[in-house]
Amino acid sequence: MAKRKSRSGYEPDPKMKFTFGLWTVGNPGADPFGGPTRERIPPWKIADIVGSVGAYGVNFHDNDLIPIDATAEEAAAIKKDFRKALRDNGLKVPMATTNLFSDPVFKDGAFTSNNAAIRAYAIQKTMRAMDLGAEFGARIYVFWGGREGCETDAAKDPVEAIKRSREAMNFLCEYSISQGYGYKFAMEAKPNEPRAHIYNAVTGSYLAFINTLDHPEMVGVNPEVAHEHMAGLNFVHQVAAALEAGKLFHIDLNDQEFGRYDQDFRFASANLKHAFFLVKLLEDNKYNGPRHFDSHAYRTSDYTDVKSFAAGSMRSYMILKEKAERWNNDRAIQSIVKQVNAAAPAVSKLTKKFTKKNAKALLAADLDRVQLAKAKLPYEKLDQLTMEIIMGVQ
Ligand code: GCO
Ligand code: MN
Ligand code: MN
Repeated sequence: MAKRKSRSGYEPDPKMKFTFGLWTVGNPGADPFGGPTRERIPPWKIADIVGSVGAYGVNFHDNDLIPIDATAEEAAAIKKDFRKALRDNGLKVPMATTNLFSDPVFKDGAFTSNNAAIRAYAIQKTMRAMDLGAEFGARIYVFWGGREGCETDAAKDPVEAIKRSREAMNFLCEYSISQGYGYKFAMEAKPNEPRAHIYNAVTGSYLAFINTLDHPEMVGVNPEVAHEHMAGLNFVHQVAAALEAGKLFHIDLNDQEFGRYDQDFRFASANLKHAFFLVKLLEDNKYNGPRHFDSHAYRTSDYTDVKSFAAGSMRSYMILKEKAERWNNDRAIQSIVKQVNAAAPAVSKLTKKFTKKNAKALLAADLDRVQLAKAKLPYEKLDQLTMEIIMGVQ
């Protein structure tokens, strides 16, 4: 049995590219029922916190860094301080994004607004935010359409909404190309909240949408644990679909109880088994993009506890990574895996590719369903062994 690491043995590995958003670690704890419980701190101070826990980088929305009404002088001063904090803490900015949801102008959507001038403003704001991200070296650009939805379908034509989203994405792909930014775009789905209904509700919707764009090669997805769980879906399967399609450009790690409002819990704090299979999926498939924690510390926390939240997010990932290795090297588990993945070379060579000859041979093949149904599938045993690894006794 591999030796278990001591309590201090799970330091964040820079190869994991663990990142936090200015809006996550800097979240002051407001919710719809109450104001902030932590003082608002400037971007450079947030970078100090992210640096102090040993993360790889920090991401931002345009307005996390530069307030929407800042003057040019204010913007220059904020950027200067932030750049210094990045340098002092050895932090990168792998991803940037646009806030297209907070300002009242976006109350009925940005790219999908019914008002053509608001749609144009949303594209203009994104172009400027892309300039800002590129200034800090970001190469991934996330699109989360927080207000791209409705409360009533009387308000907006859902087919038109898709067309408007496509027009915006096509325009912005060309903008990135013309500026030489080399951005990869990552679309982030969420089923609801803050709108009653949000278009492109799940990652699978975006995987279909991307192929209708002018530059599908530039565009992938940014799935988030909480969002797919809000929709009652198996997140691991959504991520697997993105990975298999070569479209997992970014990932938002957090946690969420099923069937609740958007909780943004610390990664692996609510559904440990799902978190385990997610880490195993990412590691087995050698995902090498950023692992971004899009979560908030409890409203009850002060900034000391926020550090525990950030450090804990990365630590849980590192622990689960070790557990996934343990699972892959466990002899009892691997022997069941081998047993259930029964090979049948004579017939599988026929199903590999359709030819008339293969079809004819397959129709004639002797496949005895009663006999086939007898193969043993000891999944109870396999799952218990898995759980014992997760619970720390294997
Ligand atoms: C949310 C979203 C956001 C986005 C962010 C980056 O539920 O509020 O997850 O945190 O990820 O806007 O685009
Ligand atoms: Mn979210
Ligand atoms: Mn997110």
